[in-house]
Amino acid sequence: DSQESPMAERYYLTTAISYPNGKPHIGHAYELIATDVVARFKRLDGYDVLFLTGTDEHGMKMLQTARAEGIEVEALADRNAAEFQRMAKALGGSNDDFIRTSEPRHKIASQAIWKRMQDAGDIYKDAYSGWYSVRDEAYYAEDETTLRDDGKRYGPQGSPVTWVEEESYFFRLSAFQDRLLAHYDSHPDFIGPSERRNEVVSFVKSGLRDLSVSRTTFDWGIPVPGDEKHVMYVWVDALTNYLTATGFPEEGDKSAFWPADLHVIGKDIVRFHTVYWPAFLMSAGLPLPKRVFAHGFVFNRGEKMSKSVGNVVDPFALIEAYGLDPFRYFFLREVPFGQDGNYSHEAIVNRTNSELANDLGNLAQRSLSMIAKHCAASVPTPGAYSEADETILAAAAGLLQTARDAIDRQEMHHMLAPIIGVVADANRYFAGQEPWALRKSDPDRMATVLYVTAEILRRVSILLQPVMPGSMAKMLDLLGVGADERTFNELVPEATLVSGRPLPAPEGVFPRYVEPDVA
Ligand code: ME8
Repeated sequence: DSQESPMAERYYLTTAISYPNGKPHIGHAYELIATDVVARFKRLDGYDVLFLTGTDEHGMKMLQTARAEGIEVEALADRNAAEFQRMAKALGGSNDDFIRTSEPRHKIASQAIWKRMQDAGDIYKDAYSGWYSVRDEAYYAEDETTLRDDGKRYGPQGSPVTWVEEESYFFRLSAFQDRLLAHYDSHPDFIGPSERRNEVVSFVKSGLRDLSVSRTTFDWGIPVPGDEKHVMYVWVDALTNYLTATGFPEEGDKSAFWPADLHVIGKDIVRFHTVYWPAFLMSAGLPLPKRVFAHGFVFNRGEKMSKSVGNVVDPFALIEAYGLDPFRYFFLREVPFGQDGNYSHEAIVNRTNSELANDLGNLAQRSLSMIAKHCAASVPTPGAYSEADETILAAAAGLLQTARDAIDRQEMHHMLAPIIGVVADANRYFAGQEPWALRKSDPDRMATVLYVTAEILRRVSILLQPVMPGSMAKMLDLLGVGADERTFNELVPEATLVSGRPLPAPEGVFPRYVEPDVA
């Protein structure tokens, strides 16, 4: 972001790039939302952020889908890439770039990294014979496959595999075993969460075979430089997207973003990102990403969704039914990031009605409507603080560091739980202080209680912006916090709500979800 000060530390993060062989589904939405939260958090915390997402358009899987639909593969890619772009917008994605691997800039980058690996002596020509899964776009060793009762063979993720025999270039992956293990050892944060790290370490320890990195039986891919009857194996080109977006191989205004700080991916593609990708980069003499974090899978566990939701895996339908911010909030709060999780109509409604409409929404509504009526519709002036005031203010002030630590481990649930805890405490504080009873008996004390409550709301709202950007902008408007007073700089202990500022008429920020067919 060019407006950032030149002194700002850079932070480069990416999602996986999705196969546009179909429409985006809830898993794609989940990954984008979570990564968007980290991107927004880092921007508010003063970083110069580059946030990349996009589509992975080459390979057999795309080609087979296009054939089955009777259309050109380019047309399939165009149609569905547009849907992925529309989804990113609809989700409030703040991505700075959207890469399509069919773009010319990506061909240049992929051929450049190939040449570097070749110049390093890590690419050689031979013949490949083995099992391939089109669905996973992955080669599997025979002992990773199983022969089922139907007489067909399946890969470790349950997808059918077919026998492939052709001339192919190979990448000398076997030569990288020791360097990879040394890297995992000296960079304990390279792979998260730790279960995934352990799996990768034992996979690499068990021995690596050289990797087939080109195909000759189809041409929907990036030509191998100097031998154009081969196209690159789709994962070689796909992983390179992360470099392409930094302008690689040219030196330019984005080059300094490499190495990436964080690749966010799903648990099914860990091996590609933590074994193949670092080996390619080592071979090419390029620095490795600092961290790869694998989230779990989200499923609709068969519970009935609201009638208005229709297709329960369609992110657009879910946004329509529950509202964008409640949808974003639900998934990050409900599912510990890194683990699998479920969603259902009931779970979404319960969670968002109780924590957003009731806890956060009502606290704002009750305090702001008292301020509007009894404090001349402007931020009250507090008197001396009681112990209860100090306690709740200190709890709110402590949230920033907790949130930073959680975000750096991609534990979004550990960012949200303490924030919601403070909101619950603030509700108890408000109820216990009974500001409505103080109106006649001690109006100064009432003003203090209302001020403290509004100040808690300010801190909480600033911190929740990454998760619920639209709703928190509205909340901060209601609190009289200017558009330029919403970064994490405003969470230093000295910064507080400015007394005397006129406030707009309060209005609800989180409507309760009411069943459309009942209402
Ligand atoms: O794997 N829940 O693309 P993809 C959560 N093109 N996440 C899910 C999910 C679910 N139910 N289903 C899929 C690819 N994902 C490659 C990536 S990166 C250089 C190339 C996640 O469209 C999945 O784990 O199959 C992956 O991170 C992302 O969605 C895209 O999956």
